[in-house]
Amino acid sequence: MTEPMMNVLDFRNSPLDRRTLRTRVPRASVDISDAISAVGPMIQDIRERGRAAVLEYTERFDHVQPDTLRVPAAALAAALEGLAPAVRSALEETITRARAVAEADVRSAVTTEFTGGGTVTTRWLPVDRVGLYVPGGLAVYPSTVVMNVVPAQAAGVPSLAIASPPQADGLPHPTVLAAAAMLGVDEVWAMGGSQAIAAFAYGFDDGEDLEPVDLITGPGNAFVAAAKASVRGVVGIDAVAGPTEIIVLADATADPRFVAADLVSQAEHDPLAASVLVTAEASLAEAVQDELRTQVAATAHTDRVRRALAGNQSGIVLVDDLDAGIAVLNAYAGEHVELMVADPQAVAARVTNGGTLFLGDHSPVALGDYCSGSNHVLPTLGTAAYSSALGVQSFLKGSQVVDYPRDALAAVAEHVTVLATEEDLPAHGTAVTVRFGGDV
Ligand code: HSO
Ligand code: ZN
Repeated sequence: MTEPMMNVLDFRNSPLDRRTLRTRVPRASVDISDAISAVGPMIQDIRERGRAAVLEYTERFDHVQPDTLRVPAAALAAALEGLAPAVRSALEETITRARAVAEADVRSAVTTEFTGGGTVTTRWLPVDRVGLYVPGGLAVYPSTVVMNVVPAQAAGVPSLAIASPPQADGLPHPTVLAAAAMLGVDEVWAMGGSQAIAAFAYGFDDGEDLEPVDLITGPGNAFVAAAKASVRGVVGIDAVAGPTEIIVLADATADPRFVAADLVSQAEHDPLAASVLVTAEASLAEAVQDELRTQVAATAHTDRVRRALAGNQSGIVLVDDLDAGIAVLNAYAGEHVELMVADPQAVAARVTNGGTLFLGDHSPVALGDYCSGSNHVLPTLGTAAYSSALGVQSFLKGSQVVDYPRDALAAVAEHVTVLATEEDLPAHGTAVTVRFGGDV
């Protein structure tokens, strides 16, 4: 018998409670504690020595010594000039669709009025300054420039900086630069890894000026994740991201070629990526294993893909029926959830945890990665159970404005004093009664 490409886990006749499912469904286990220990001293060093320290780490990790860390305007213009027309028009379409979705998502202020004309308005204001991280590593990610910048711009963020690791010429990848230029972002830094995150958090002014940011967003490897976790609190972060993951729920109507292609496509990112298939159809599982044999051999990054699919973070989960499959999906809270089933809309209504849901045969994750209009910076490692894709709301902060005239305060004064007394905080009560002639 030929070796299966993915491990098979038999959940048939098994309990479907959340605790059991959470421990049994395969998932990348990411321990960034070593990375946090490793980046701690570097972050401190960058905080103290600024740009000089960033340059030293850039030489050590990226093996280049850029003349300037800030990418010159001429280099951005040249990258845009040199962009292949087909790539330019593909990025334009990506931008147009992402912008349409983001702009439709902008929240407006809401005012609630009470007796006596008292109002509470919840308003949504953009974060003042944001640092967007665009990874290098095994691939180049101009699409990630779009996914970060577009919602930030739609939210109205007035100051945006991008950081991306320098290549041998001391500049980030030219397509990353061109994407930034297309979006009108002129502040781009040739910095990668934990250096970039520390520099965003603390800024520097030795030789070049980098203003610290309020919020850092964007994906990255374990060191980037560790650095983000370490500076959280000094600045806001979107998430501590883990390796990418896809979970596909498929029934007998699914085409095994499509299922296999989508499992391979996310495995292509990283040997640590997780590809999971959930099905009640043992024959579909077999057909997918067969397809994988062909497709993995034919794909460009065979070794990476094979390791990701064969790893313990990936697998084919056999379940009793569709209901059990949905229970697995909800317990997993996957970054990308594909529903290759007879009635994907009906199933989607029952899937309550998932970063983005992709319905039917013609909505593959690869579409969402590039050109659906949805955002591809998504919650990983089960965090979709309580958090969202990067979007306009990631770049907004809500603040409430309370405006009560005298009559409105009078209407609730008694309640305030009663609660203040109950909490043994009588000065709170006095702060209200004094306004109506009471003693202090
Ligand atoms: N699938 C990745 C995003 C990406 N794919 C960028 C291709 N380029 C994480 O959602
Ligand atoms: Zn992808």
